[in-house]
Amino acid sequence: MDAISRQDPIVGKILKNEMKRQQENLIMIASENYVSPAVLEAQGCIMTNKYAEGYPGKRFYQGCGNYDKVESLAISRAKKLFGAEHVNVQPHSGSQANMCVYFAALKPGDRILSMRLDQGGHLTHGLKSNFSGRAYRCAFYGVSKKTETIDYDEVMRIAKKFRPKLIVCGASSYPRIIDFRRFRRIADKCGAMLMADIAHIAGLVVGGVHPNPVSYCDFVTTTTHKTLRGGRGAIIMCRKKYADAIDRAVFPGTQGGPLMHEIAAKAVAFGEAMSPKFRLYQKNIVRNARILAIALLGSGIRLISRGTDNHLMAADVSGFGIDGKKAAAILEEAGIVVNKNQIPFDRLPPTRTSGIRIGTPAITSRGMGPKEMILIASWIKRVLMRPGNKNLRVMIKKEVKKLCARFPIYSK
Ligand code: DSN
Repeated sequence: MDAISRQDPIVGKILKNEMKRQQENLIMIASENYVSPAVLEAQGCIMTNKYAEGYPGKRFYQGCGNYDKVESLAISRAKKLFGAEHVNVQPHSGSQANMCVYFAALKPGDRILSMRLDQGGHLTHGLKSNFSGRAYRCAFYGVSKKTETIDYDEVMRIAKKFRPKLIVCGASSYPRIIDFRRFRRIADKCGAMLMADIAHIAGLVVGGVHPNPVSYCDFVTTTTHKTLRGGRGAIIMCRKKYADAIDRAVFPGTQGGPLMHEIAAKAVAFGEAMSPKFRLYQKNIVRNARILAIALLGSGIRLISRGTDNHLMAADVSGFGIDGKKAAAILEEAGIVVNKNQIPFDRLPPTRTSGIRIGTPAITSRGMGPKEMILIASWIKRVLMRPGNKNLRVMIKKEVKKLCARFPIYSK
């Protein structure tokens, strides 16, 4: 950051402040994480200087030898990590990865069945105002009102009636294990292809603490920067028979020059994800989430589906007489950063919501464990119970800062 500060002190100051924010707060947005210094370095590396349209060995510009090497390495590492037949590492984002699968598998107007956004799904799974909802006919499944978990029999009923060409499973705010085998059975019963979007749980899958969808699915997409803790972007995995269609959908179908510095960062992160340390990290994310959930439940906070199996939980804050927007705002004042999130059967719009989503990947990356989870749960409860008490939040923020100082994010 020294070069930035010297040349452009205004941006330099903003970045310094952001470093302070990330260091001094408890980042509990379930989709965020701290990349390693090596991944960070790769994302700012000289590979940002080059165009490399095409694929290894088939580029459109000269000078791509090193780019071929790094992209091939990222591909082979990703294949090994997930056991995938084919991997494309070029998607700039999760949304683009999903778009590429739809382009490869569907024609405009074809039918997609996916999880409702307000019950845990994602914008690109068919929201009306998203390209997915505009280009395709979408129907949705949700969770059971009683258990707040996916009702697979209901998914089967909807699938048989709707006859989708593609079923999408995977979610952005679902705290339970997803049964990919059952989704495969449902897809087979109605002759659909199956795609899993594992953006949130990819790290858990690699770490062996969530089932791997790859053998059940035609396509699997994931971002690389959430629990996987890699360079920002995404990858697509698919069966060999779809390899050409997927590669063409990425380039030239929807993207031009790949972000080769990001691909270098993906390669570095996939290398890290192969280590036993990474497996332990994933176990710790889940253990921390369970402990936090038990502590929150114990203090009377209602969690969707009464707990979690993965890295996140969704809390209903309506019992405190506030909405999710207010809850997220007052928690941030206390140094605890989460996001407002709709909960199943929410009566409030996405701009307000009745819930918040809480995740443990980033605080686990800092090395926090069970003791810290108990402490954090007590702070969350106290802030939510007394939304009018600003002094309390100032006091807790000081405690949060002290705790965070014991767990530096970039110490070396
Ligand atoms: N924005 C991401 C999340 O927070 O889950 C999903 O794309």
